[in-house]
Amino acid sequence: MWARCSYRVIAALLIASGVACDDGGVGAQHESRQTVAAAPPNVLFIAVDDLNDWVEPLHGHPDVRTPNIARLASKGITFTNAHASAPVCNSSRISLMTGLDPNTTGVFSNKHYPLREVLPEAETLTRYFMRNGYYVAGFGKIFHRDDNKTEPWDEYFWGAGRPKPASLPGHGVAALPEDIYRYFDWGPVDAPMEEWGEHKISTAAIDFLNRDHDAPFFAAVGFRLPHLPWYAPREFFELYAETDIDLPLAPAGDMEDVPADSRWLDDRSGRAHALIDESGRWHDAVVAYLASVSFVDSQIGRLLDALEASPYADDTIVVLWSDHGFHLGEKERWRKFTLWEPSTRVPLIWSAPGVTKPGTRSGRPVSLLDVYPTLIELARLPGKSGLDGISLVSLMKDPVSALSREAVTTTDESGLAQTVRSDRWRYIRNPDGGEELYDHESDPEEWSNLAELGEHRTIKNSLAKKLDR
Ligand SMILES: [Ca+2]
Repeated sequence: MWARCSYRVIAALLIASGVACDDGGVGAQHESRQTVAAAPPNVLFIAVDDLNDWVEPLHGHPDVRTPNIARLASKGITFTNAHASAPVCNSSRISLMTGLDPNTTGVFSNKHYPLREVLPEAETLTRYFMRNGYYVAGFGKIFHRDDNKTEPWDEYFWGAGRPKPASLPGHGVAALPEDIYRYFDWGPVDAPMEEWGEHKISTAAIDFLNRDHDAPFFAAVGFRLPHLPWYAPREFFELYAETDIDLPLAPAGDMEDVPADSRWLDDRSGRAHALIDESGRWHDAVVAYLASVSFVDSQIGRLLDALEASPYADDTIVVLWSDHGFHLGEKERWRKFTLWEPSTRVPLIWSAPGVTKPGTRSGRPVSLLDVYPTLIELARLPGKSGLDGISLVSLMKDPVSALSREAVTTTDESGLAQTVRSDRWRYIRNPDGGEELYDHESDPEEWSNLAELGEHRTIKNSLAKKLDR
């Protein structure tokens, strides 16, 4: 059981004596306040699985249609250089939800699971808000797999459901051996909207937003698409039917200057690329991913509509994030797991009433590790020591402020495959010591590995130091 104190009790105590709720529950002396703070803001925390930068605010794909994610961005701030601390679901989500880097958690892959076996003492973001008087509700995929069922919630809704095409495979699996990935399939589906998990999740969250709440709430809403398989309502495939869709650029020979151990890092997805390309299905796969993204965007739109029509519209922080990026042929790769830009870069968009300014953008490197401390500061909760990220509130107020550090991403079973992204550069150090260095000013696609060039030794060494722990 978690020590809890209701918001109403906190408010009464604040008014009476300047006492706030802390670890010891009601009555613990925390700090004196001269004035009574305004009611804490609510939080709408939206997670999307495997969503890369193919959203309108990040311009990751010229044809993608995400008008609702664009609407959220127009109300607040988009971090255009945001990266996951790990390019794989379990370690990324554990890292974001504990506020701890993979090098602190020791969780580098989906094999280090479940959460409570590997990190029995960790205080997750949701537990922290619960302990501080918030009503915490979960909808869909927030943690990896069964961690959603074992972590505490005041209420939780799983919302399963992904209708399949009438005949299987939809379009993809026929070309791909199962050992690459058994869910590598896609196709339009004709099924009632009520059968889709994404619709069930957003509907349950909308019902929640339509209720009267007497405590501040933290509503975590996690969509499972565009994780494979890319089955989506037919209307979202048709959205792209008239468009001449651009495929990702993958020039021949790009991989020749990549060290062998980096190519090895995700060998399966390298084989997937050859098979998809040879089968002539690359275009269809890209459309299926775009359709899945637009379907999720439509559900995010329903959520934003409900929030805007609710009494909580002016007092709710909204944050949208994805657990990592996704390759669709860039660097001859599919899915995630790599340390290149398509795999590490994520949408990270915030609207915080009274803090963010409409339509701002920041290109400073930031990490999903920063979500936990940022939410603490925005909600004006007591600071928490030991978190590995930093609050982004100063960047929200001044998007080009001097606040500058690098975003590190770690993977591999050992944690020995790492990359660091600065304003301009990406440096990668592979488990066998192989290095890559890319200059995003002249090479945003990361085609030319500069690590062997002596003229870049100084910048390379300074970035390598960021990975020494
Ligand atoms: Ca290359």
